[in-house]
Amino acid sequence: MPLRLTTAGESHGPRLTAILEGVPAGLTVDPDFVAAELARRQHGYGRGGRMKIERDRAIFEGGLRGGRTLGSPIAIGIANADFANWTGVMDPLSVDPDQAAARRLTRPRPGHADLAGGMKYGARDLRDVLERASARESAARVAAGAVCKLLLGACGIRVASGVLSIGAVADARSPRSFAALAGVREDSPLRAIDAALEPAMVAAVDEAKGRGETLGGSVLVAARGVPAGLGAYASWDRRLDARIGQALLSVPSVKAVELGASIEASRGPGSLAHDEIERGPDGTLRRRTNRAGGLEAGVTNGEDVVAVAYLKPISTLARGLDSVDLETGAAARSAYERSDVTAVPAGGVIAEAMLAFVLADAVLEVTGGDRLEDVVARLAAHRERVRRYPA
Ligand code: EPS
Repeated sequence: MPLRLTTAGESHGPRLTAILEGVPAGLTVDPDFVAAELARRQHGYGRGGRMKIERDRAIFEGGLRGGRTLGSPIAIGIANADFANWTGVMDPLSVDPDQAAARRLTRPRPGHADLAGGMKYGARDLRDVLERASARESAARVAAGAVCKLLLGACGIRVASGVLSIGAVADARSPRSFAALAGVREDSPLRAIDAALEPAMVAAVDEAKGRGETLGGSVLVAARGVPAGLGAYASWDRRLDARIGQALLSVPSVKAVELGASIEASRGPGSLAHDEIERGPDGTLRRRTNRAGGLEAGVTNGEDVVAVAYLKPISTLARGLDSVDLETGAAARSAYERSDVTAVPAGGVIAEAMLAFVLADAVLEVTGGDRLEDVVARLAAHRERVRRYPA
């Protein structure tokens, strides 16, 4: 698995950092595209005050020269504008004890990492946990994912997403396909696949906000142009379905992932679960349906890769939840400063970044290659072999 991604940084610390290793040399990185991806992650009806403070911008710090990758690790920084308000609390080397005490968090939020993380690291101030567990970290992944998308784009592979549901307002009409994502408007309030549902979704967010509540939902994320034969069936940890599952489950709030129409398939007979094989007009082998979401036994089968990720509601509720104050030991409501009512549209953008990372990794496994031109040429040869199979 040739690509590696590491991120670092706390939500209210000075900056986030992503290091993406394994990208071949010769890829042109368009900073406007990366900026647009970061802006997409910040967008969405129901985001909180933090998104008014930040204007996320990628600062390229390594691995590029003159806008082209060098083959060396790519380092991307994203400054936290809010750090200016938190220097006394979050400076990496010296904090002001009074300011840090004023921002101390001792009432863990059910659903967040607070309590489990405190138990793990022995933190007396749960801020030590929440600062890294915050979904702010996902900005770094979206920046790195944008580079992966550019690599995939050079290979003829596109990744997209859209919102299927917010709370109980669910899209039962739209097909779960890459094609269904063509209608998603990035400037719409919630990036819904079915625009007709947006008013009801917006109303659900308003209603939840009025009650101090939060909302989850689901997103469809898909890729087109993925050749058959990526991934592996031979070893559990190289199976691409498992790697996509892990990547999507790592997106903050995601608690379930479905590949293709597998929940429906699990309830019916085999004859309604699988994608029958036929010859297309050009003689190539193809499928009549795509219930498997483009993946069979951990290997892509040439159909679009299709997944649905389900997000739980954000765990910072204005109304709070029952908790215990770790300082006093007494029952208390969970802490609240500010939060989003929902971040499901952003969840789709982050899911795209993670899917792009896994697919780019899988492409590089098949092609190898230190240079982009080799990757592109070898993938084209791979596609041709697959097209002519079994000849
Ligand atoms: C986020 C930044 C955070 C939250 C949100 C996502 O900023 P702050 O904590 O300063 O309000 O808005 O994080 C969460 C919802 C969470 O539970 O961690 C961001 O940049 O996306």
